[in-house]
Amino acid sequence: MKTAESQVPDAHFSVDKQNISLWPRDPPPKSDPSLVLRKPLILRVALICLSLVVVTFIVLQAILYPWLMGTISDIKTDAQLLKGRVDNVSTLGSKVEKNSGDVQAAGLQIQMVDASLDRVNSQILTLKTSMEKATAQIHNLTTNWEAVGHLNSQIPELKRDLDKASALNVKVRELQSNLETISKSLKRQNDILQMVSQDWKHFRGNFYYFSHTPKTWYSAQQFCVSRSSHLTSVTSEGEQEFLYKTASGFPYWIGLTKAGSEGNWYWVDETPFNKDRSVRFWIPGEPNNMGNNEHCVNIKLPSLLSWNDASCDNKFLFICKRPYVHSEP
Ligand SMILES: [Ca+2]
Repeated sequence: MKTAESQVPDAHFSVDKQNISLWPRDPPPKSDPSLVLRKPLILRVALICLSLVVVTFIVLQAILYPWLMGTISDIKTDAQLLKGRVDNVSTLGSKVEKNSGDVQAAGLQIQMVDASLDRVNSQILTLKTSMEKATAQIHNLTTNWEAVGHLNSQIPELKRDLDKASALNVKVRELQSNLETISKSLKRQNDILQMVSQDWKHFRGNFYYFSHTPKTWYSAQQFCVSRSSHLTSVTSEGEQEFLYKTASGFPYWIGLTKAGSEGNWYWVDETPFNKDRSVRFWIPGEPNNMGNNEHCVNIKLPSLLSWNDASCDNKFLFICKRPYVHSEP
């Protein structure tokens, strides 16, 4: 082998030398018969090796093809599975988007529910406060009810006391009425005493003033008017008796006159004059209208028959009469 390899560079060297014309050509090399025989062997070996390689390849292909096909099939299956999963993922994505909208809507509803819950909580607090107040009021009512029950137990006793109070009230009213009567009586007594202290005399509800100074009939009437009275009238035997006894036989002007009238007697205090009932009070023979000038009357004698007509200008003592009028305290 080394020989062949060493000859090859020489050939190349010879070629290079042929290109260079300055150098003489070498004689052609002698061919080696063993080397010629070795070339087909190498080819055979190479072919055998190639065949082995091909066979091996085919064998391997026959062995590996099913496996590869199985692997490919598995890959396809996996790819289909992946595709299915991708589809599922896409479907899930759309569902997620849809669910996202639903979640947002649910979020809004949750917010609304939260707001409603806040309001409900506020109402619950208000109700709780109201409940506490109501509880306090119920407690107060219970307490008051117990007090009412206690008072109810006292009602019979109170009723007895009330009956007693009613009876006492009746007695009090009676006493009050009596007190008022006594008060009026006292007031009357006081008025009488006051009038008596002023020289007035009291008789059957009237006051009488017996003057100490003689006056004409007109002046006497004016004096009486100035004392809220008039010259006295006489309407009963009792009054007549009271007057003539008090006069003690002295002549006193009374309020009977016909002055200013057409001969008719009348009482100056406007008491109606009863001519028939008054006949019994005249002195027999009176009134005689002596000198046609006797127009006023006086009590002249200490008797029921005591009246005499006289001249109004004469001056006599006189009697004023004032009805008793109860004055309010
Ligand atoms: Ca006379």
